[in-house]
Amino acid sequence: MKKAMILTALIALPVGLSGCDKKTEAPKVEAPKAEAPKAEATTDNMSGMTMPAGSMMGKGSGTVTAIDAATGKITLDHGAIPGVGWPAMKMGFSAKPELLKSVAVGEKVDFDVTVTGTAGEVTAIRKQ
Ligand SMILES: [Cu+2]
Repeated sequence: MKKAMILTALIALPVGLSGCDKKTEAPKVEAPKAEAPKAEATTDNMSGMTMPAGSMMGKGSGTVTAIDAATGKITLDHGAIPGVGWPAMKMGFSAKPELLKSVAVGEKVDFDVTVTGTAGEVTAIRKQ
């Protein structure tokens, strides 16, 4: 009886732990790195990309209409971005501080954007 119970506990424990690990780690800790291999293995059309499933990359151009260093936002009045299926619009993007410093309001720019859901992050930007 005792042996059987210990065996059951030993078998059940690792399974329970691995289930917890996936739930707690995947969304928070290094999600892009952790999910990249899965995306490569299961999809053909995104095999060259190293980002979480659901993200898209595109290139756009437009005019800087606002920069908010405090919140890490840049507002761009941009043309259509076919890479992510967006029409022309004026909208805010998140961007790293060094990117926000590299351009000024009123400048025409070309930029790279990564879109996850409806949120966009400018990952590169340069004056035209
Ligand atoms: Cu937009």
